Amino acid sequence: KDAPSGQTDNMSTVAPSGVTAPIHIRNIIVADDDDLIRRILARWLTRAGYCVREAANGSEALQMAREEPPDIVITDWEMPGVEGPQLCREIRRLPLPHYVYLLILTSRNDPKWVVEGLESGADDFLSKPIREAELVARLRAAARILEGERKLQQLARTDALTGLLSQRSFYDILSYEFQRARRTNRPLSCAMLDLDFFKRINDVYGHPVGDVVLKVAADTLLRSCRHSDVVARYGGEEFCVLLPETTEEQAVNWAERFREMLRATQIDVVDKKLTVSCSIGVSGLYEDTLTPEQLVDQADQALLCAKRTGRDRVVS
Ligand code: GH3
Ligand code: MG
Ligand code: MG
Ligand code: MG
Ligand code: MG
Repeated sequence: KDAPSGQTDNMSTVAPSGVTAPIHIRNIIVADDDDLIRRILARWLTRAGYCVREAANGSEALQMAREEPPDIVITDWEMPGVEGPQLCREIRRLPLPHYVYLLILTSRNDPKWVVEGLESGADDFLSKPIREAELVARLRAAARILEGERKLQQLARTDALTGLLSQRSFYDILSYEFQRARRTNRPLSCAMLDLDFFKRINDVYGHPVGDVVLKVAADTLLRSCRHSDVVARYGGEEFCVLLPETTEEQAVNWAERFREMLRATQIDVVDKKLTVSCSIGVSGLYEDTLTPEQLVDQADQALLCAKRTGRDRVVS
């Protein structure tokens, strides 16, 4: 089994390996050029249990959001340089892994400013002077919205039966990893796996037993992969793994180990133990691999060959 490697920078967009983290809304950036107000806000928020980063102006806040995406940004309107509404527009343009809730604070209370503030991408608007109880209550309302949004995002990104990434999020990460591998001239490999004679398991033992086998295969797959590998349920009993920083030869070695490991796994179902084998197609990036889809297609062709030449094998 490979030692877990360090997280690669693709992880800013999607949780690794389909593992979903619990939802906690607690990271806030407070941007205000008035030191006193900013410190008071930070004290209130810390007291309410939030983890607060302070920015003295808009560009500092933007830089912080880029480095580590917050859940919520509270920004003053008038600041030197990048002002509140512009900060909101800039944050909305960042490719962030989740929706960031934006709250503008200002002493401008004419309705036309409220409109301009919200039009800039802010979710809420508070007029100074700010009261602690109201701010905290509004943030709790924000957390309800963010939690709902994150739950939907998790559902869309993962497969309900196995908890692995869905095919769609696999392609999102693939296009990122493909570009990164090309840019940095680093290896990248893809493996397509398909369980052998899976239909028989369903036919003989029933669909629920088939589901158990799929879950065990998915768990085994996750356990055999590195943290930086991207593991997805591609379709019914077909899985896809993207292996960054891995040559085709290394990927074939991994695939052989996984194939043996799955085949040796005794799967407990009602009153018996089952085993299942799989066929795996592996492909690395070649000079003429021009698109991410082509990489998957190369692995798919190899998988087809593995099936045609007798199953329970790895072909590259
Ligand atoms: P091969 O070795 O050629 O891959 O044979 P196979 O029987 O595995 O392939 P085939 O494509 O004929 O059958 C795949 C089966 O997987 C058919 C389908 O009913 C079953 N399947 C797909 N999704 C699920 C699922 O979520 N749960 C269960 N239990 N079965 C599923
Ligand atoms: Mg100000
Ligand atoms: Mg199959
Ligand atoms: Mg299949
Ligand atoms: Mg090949």
